[in-house]
Amino acid sequence: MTEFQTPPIDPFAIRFDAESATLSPEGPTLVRRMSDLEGLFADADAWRAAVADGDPVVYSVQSSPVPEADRELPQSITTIQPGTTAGELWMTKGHQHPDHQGEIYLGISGTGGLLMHDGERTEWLDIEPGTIGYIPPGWAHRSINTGDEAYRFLAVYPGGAGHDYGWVLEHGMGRRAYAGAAGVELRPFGG
Ligand code: S6P
Ligand code: ZN
Repeated sequence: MTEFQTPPIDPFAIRFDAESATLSPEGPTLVRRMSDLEGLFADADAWRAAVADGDPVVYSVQSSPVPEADRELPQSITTIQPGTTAGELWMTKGHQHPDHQGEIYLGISGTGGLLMHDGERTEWLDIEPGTIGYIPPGWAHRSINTGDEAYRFLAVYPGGAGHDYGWVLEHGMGRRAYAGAAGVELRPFGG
């Protein structure tokens, strides 16, 4: 019999509704406002002004009830609102899995980018509905809304991998994504 850190849950069906981009039964939903993204946008003054100007919701993450526990395989739907802060496209905080394990994203609606950085190399994947983005072990990842409507994707990830947000503050993500006249412009992280 396999040893679990927490009591294993029984098999169950999860309804994925692509129209409403929801999972049911529902687990927790996390809401990230601009004030939760301190230190992440290049222009700190513009970030501060956006916090003062209504502190908008930048993204939310709705999970299924599968727990973030070793050997489990939780899922979540992230919705990133369209917007820019001093030209920088709205994005998730980004994290590294401290226990290096892979993850997959499936684009549901809108258009986005999956920015990955392993401390040296940087990769960008365009994600549209139907695209599966693969995040290999050891690559920190951040999602970015590149369009003018909400960008939604499903994530499936190892429950014991953990989430290290300090890694991104320390190492950066290699590139920043800006709204350019001809689409997304990727610029050097410090530039
Ligand atoms: C979890 C997975 C996603 C993100 C979500 C929010 O491993 O990568 O569910 O948690 O997209 O991003 P972040 O960087 O704020 O956790
Ligand atoms: Zn992840």
